[in-house]
Amino acid sequence: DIQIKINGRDIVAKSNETILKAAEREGVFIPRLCYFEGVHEEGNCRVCSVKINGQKNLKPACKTLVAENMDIITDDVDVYESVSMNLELLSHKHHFECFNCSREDNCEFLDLLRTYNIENELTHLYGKHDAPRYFSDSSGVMTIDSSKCILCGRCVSACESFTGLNILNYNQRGSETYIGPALFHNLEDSGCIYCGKCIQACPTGALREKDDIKQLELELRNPNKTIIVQVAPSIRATLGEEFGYPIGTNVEGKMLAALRALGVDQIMDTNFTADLTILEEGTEFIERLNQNGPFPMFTSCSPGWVNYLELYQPNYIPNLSSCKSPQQMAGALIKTYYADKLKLDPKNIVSVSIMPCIAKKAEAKRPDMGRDGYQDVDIVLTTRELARMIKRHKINFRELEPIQAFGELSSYTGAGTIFGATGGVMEAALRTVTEVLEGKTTPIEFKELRGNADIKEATYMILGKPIHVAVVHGGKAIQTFFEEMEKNNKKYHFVEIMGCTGGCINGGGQPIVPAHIYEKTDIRSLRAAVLYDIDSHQTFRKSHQNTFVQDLYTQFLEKPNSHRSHELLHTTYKK
Ligand code: HC1
Ligand code: SF4
Repeated sequence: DIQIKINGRDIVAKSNETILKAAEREGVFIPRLCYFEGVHEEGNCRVCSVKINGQKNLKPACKTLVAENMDIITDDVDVYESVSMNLELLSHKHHFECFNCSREDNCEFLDLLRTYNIENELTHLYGKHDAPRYFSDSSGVMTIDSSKCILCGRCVSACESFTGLNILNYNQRGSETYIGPALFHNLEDSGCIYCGKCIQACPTGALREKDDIKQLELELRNPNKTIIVQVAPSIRATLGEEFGYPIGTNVEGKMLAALRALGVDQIMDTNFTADLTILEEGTEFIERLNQNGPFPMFTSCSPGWVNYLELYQPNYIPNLSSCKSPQQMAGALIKTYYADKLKLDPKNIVSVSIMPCIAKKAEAKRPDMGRDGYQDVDIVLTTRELARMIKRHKINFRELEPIQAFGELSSYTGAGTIFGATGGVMEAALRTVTEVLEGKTTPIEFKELRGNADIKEATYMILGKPIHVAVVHGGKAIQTFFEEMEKNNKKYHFVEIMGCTGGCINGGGQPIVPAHIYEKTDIRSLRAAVLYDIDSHQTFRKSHQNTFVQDLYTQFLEKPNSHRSHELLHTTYKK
């Protein structure tokens, strides 16, 4: 430990830490923009400049280590003017369209411009901007808009550190520099898996989901259309953050009330088809056990992971479960079984999903995800888009009276809920598979599979035989997993893989947590705890106990992996 002074206050600091770290621990505000601990620590924006008494130039707090008796000033006229100037220079590069920006409420850049009272002719001129502009939304998933980019580099580093894929880079040079897919590719040809980690790292709206709100607004006004919405397991655990609730608040009832207030006709729960997925996928696994493979069988519900496999591990395509994701199973049921029940032509149903994930937008567009010329899911909105829509409709979310789910496709067990957290799909599958195979009541909880370790492994005895399973999440860990599996010739029977670290609760479409909070908060655990808490309070916690799923088999699907199930609920993959 060493002694330093910050703004005249004596502070004990650690000898190898930065000024920023010491200051933030002590609650001293230092503005910061390009810094993202553990992800991007280059110190290129100079917004965190501080004065060190006795030294000539201001220093970036994020890169300068403390030293014994260092006397630091974080806020005097010199520092204030310097930070203001740096922000003003950055503002010259930025196209201010705050009125329709996805980050209108939580732009880290705008927040600083306000804090420092930055004013110049550019911040006044909406829509007028002649800086070089790279704009692409051709992927249909993600928008890259260089006119809002301040070249902080956080996205480039996030892609590198979370996925190991290095999709984004600085293109061109000098004043022409822009960030986009490396080597000037389009995103859809770049090897991007659409995990959205880069969006979550962006402090502005330069990287954002492709916004599909308008499409839904138009459909809501079409008298010939029935709007049926499904909500993914993890949305109820995160949506509240957009309305000021602490991270880790369950807002299921208000979420349903908000959807109703938006005017949708029917709401179903993706948790229901998560339960259905377990019956289909569990049965597929049991068939593979009987036929001796191919092993390992991989889960197929995370489209970021499916993209990864198709692009980077295509030899393992036969190992992937043939089950569609719960999103797509729900879409298929809505447009067939449910359309019949409601006596509706599927062409007049708009099937909407609320997902924590941008890759779901691409999944819904895959060619075999529909029939007779229509798609099973027509519009995918991220958690963030739903929140924006609620705000733009002036719905007072906090005052909403919570409502219960309604409709037969909305009942779920605890197993369907925990799909949204890493390890949840495997745990849900084992709850059913062990019980079906053993023919007696088996344990509910498989706690070894929970938590944030990148790769979790466990062996369970089923009918006297060891079953080896693993749970992997995040692009970087997926790469390590394959390397180690092949190098050590490891044998697994069943592996859950998710494209995002933490699983869907930390998906690329979830509310964005500013870097300075993200670094200091275990958001993955707080959000996952909501799902495990719901699970622990359910009467039924195993998917096969879902009576509505049982009815669906009796009335419509016949049995898991039946001919009709295969037609509607299973898919193939492309090399
Ligand atoms: Fe997920 Fe899934 S859990 S993929 O993580 O299997 O996106 O939440 O909806 O489809 O059910 C996401 C979440 C989600 C699917 C389910
Ligand atoms: Fe990289 Fe994921 Fe962003 Fe694609 S979506 S550029 S893989 S971080």
